[in-house]
Amino acid sequence: MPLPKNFLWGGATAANQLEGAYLEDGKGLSNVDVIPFGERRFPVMAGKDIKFDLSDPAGYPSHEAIDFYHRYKEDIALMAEMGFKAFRMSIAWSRIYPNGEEAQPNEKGLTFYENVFDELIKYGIEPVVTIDHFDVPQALVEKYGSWRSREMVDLFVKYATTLFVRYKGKVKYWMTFNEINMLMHLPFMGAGVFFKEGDHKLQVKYQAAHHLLVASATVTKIAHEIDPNNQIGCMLAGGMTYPYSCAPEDVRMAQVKNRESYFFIDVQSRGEYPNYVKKELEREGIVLAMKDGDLEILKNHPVDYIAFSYYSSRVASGTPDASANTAGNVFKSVKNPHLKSSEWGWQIDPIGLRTTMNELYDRYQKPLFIVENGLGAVDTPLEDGTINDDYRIDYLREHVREMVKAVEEDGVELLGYTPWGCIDLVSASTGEMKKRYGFIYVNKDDQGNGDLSRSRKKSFFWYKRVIASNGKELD
Ligand code: BGP
Repeated sequence: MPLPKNFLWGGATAANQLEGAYLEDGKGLSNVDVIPFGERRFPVMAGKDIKFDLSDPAGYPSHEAIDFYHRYKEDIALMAEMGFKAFRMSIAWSRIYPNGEEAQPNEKGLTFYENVFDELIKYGIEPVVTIDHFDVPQALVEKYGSWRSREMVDLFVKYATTLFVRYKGKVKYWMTFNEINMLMHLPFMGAGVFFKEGDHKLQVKYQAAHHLLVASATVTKIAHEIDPNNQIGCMLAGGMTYPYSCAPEDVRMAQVKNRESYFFIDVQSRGEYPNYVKKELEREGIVLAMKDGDLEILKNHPVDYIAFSYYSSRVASGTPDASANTAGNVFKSVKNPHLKSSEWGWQIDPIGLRTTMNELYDRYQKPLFIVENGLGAVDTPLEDGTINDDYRIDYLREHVREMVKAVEEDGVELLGYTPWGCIDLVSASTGEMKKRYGFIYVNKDDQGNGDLSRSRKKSFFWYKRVIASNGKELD
């Protein structure tokens, strides 16, 4: 089975990492707009530092980002030149409902995304839309503590319904929450959740998870009612966890770690809380507040496809030695001695992509969609402006090779491949510009210097050939 003719080659982005214009045309503040650059970034993302007053001298990367808001036509033209069939983007909730609770949506926000979709469609590029990519109106964070409160479910449903109605016929592929399992690791970045003194943190996170899951299933139902052509995906921060060795303790720990990620997708795809989570809740003394009908909603409205990001595999050991952990990754992992690492310490494992695809396909038996993959690296333009990013081409080539094998040799159903940050944008974890993923270079540095001009890297021409040959010409 070769890659299908209509395979969705493209690239992926998120509103807060590329749009900028953070208060323009009526947009409200988002949780991501109060996450500063610099040393407070991590504690704020983790929900431990709750100073949200925008006074950090290190600045706030989302405020300008790469100014896609004003430059989207030029950027989409470059993506079209590469031959993109799909473009993954997200909608900033606070552009549509600036404080989350208005009676009417903000027309200027709706028009902006409509213009972007029309521009994509003009070139035959399919929009693939994340409804919530690390993006909650800050007003809801401050009023309700974000997803820890049940109120969020109805507010999210209202927001998503507005999108389904307005963009009917223009957008078919949707994802509800980006990397939904991020809630457990960086709760403020992932879902606007922060902690107060005396909180039972795990209880707060699981309750927020329940709200996210009910909201996701409810909007899946509504999306199908509004347009039966709508395809709704969940989105997992993917990458299998391997056992460090064949010691049974290591194998068991790897299983536990994998389940931490699969929990959300098990519910979104199979429609039920898995027993291993019910048992954990029991052990921790956590009783989830649920409403009548929640379990039916989860059961009756599973997702249509499984989207995931893949940057690396992870490793777990039953006898952990903290000093052996890899650097730089949100997900704690023991260092894998068989793999090389990126400049940010993320380990590089192309075969792990094939293994992860097979694992997910076996587990859910639904089409997959790789909606993020890529290498964050420093690019240094030569004097004449060219950027020879062979390291990025090498990373992507090996991953695409394994992806194609998973489809052609293993029979995994795959809708598409949209590598992350197809145009350089702000890093989610570090807020840096210098951690670049793009085929398109953006002239801006971490201090905000640069004219934001765009240029084509060597990988731009490589990816164009890959798309034109439907994954056959990789060299
Ligand atoms: C994922 C997020 C993206 C993204 C990517 C790369 O976790 O969904 O928003 O940025 O990782 O991570 P980073 O930007 O930290 O290099």
